[in-house]
Amino acid sequence: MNSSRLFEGSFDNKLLQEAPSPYVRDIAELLQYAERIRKCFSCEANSVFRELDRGAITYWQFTDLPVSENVPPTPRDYTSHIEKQTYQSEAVIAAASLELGTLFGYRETSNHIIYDIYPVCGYEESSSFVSSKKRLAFHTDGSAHPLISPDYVMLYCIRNEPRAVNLLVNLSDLVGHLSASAFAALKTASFRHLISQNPLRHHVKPIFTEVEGELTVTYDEENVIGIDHESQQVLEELNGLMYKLAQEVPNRTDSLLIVNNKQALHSRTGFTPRFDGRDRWVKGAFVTKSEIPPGTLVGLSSEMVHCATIC
Ligand SMILES: O=C(O)CCC(=O)C(=O)O
Ligand SMILES: [Fe+2]
Repeated sequence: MNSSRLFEGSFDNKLLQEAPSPYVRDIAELLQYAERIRKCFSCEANSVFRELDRGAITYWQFTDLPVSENVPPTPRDYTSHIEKQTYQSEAVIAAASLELGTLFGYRETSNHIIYDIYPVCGYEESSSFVSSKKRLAFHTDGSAHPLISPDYVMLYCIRNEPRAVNLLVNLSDLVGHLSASAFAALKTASFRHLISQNPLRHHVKPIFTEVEGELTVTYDEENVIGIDHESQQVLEELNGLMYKLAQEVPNRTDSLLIVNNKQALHSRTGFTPRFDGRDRWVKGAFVTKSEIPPGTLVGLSSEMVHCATIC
């Protein structure tokens, strides 16, 4: 797996201790601070961001990030926000986001721009990101949203779980292995993408779409079905290929995985949680290249798509 240092050698990590909280209504202060942090990125890191931006690479993991904070025990229940003494990992996410676009979120995921991913007791077999024993399905985030899906997904691991890895599949690899008929079918509006369970709502649309001459993917293995037998068979071919082509990215404490959400699909393997405070914990965030106010929280399941600015 690719990895590289995010900060230049002379970076003083005391700077990260001053990070303002991202768990507030107005993230302007955080973003101002992130502008300072971003200036300390290494040349190597800047070229990674450029390569991500021009699509030459579709994901990258920065490792050994110079974060030195006391991470509280991983909770067992889903609480809206867990106090930490400092916001160093969040500061790294915010600074990296500025290289790629604008931070935004979905109201259904969190009330904040950065959300917490850890195994929740009672949800071990669920399909959501709080699952553990069950593998998280291959997906692109926000895949059913009628207007906005992230260009990039950021996953900062603050507590490692050696038995869980992320799985990544490049769209170009998929296309290279699909039959010509399946490739053509995936570009047709023959797939029902679930938007919400309650009320039951879905969008019928393609899985592969050309956007400004570039092929992009929006898919969720568990929430998309074919509208007929033929399109369902196409999905079976697609799903089988994803398993074959997936590359493993082990999570390491203090690593930041950035995924191009239009050019790659991701998932996470299953693992057995301990619920002893030492379970895996990842901070997630979404970035868009669209011109929206930073910190916008978008309603995922609303018909008219409420874009409520919180800053
Ligand atoms: O747990 C992970 O590593 C991935 C979580 C994820 O993909 C999500 O929350 O959408
Ligand atoms: Fe995801």
